[in-house]
Amino acid sequence: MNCTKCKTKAVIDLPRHNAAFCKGCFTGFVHDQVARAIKSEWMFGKEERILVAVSGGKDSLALWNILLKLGYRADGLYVDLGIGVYSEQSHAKVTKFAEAVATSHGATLHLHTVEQEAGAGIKELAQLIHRPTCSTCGTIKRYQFNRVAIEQNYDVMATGHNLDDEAARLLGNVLHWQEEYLDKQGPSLPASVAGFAKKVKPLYRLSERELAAYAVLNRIDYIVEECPMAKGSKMLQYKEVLNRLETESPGTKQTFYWGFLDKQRKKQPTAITMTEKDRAVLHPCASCSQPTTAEVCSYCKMMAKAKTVVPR
Ligand code: Q46
Ligand code: ZN
Repeated sequence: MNCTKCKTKAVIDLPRHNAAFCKGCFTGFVHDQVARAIKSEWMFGKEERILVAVSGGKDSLALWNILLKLGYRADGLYVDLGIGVYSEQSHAKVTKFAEAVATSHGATLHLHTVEQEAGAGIKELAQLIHRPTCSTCGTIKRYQFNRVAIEQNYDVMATGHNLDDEAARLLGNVLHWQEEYLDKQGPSLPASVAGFAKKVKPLYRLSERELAAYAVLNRIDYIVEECPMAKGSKMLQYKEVLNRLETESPGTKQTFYWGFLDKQRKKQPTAITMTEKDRAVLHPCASCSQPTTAEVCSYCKMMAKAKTVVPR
């Protein structure tokens, strides 16, 4: 198998593109896909400051690496969830990577530790406040990413969601006809109201397999294990189904998600309505000022409850 571009020995084949690449051409291909995503979705420019949410996994560390290599001003934010060995190992991977990019690019790492603010790690906290772990985690991560982006004056917040993540999420939203979520499933969400950061997903054109290959070939040391709480999740089930379809018909995930984006772009007026909708229902939280639909946002409610039930 030879590289489609330079004809030397290929290290990876990409059936959905009907191509194979050597290490150098594959790295160029990945960078090019990210550059195309940034440009076509108007994500950010070279002067803007980007905050990358990093978990220690391949996608987010690859994203931080690619943005710096492409010449963007990108810093990282790690949220320590306090999930035993998993959090210890992922934190160590992030710290190691952050030290390297601090030296090479002057990039900074921000850190939020759930236990410091809530008095317990995510699993114990969720049990004590009687909520599912992943929904507690989702609320905390969304809140902290937005808070740091706004407080530290970042122009945009970037996450490492890839094509597999977005196709699986789309499948879940379609299966349950969650139209409100479908409206917000694009790779670039504007800062619809003051207090909300713009959110982008520059890896939406790349698959999980491609990002794993990129990380390995570019010696990015990441945590291979998934978060133990993800076991048995609906998302993993949707990914498995899509992987089976992809094996039979390469390009299925891309056709599914990119096709959805094409349709979304064509109904442009709805995108404006989405911002208008947000403006109509969101106002500052009485406790922390972040936008919310209730009087007090769900994060503040959660922290207030934690104060009453978590032993300190
Ligand atoms: S939500 Fe759940 Fe993930 Fe949080 S607790 Fe782990 S699996 S990390 S994307
Ligand atoms: Zn609040």
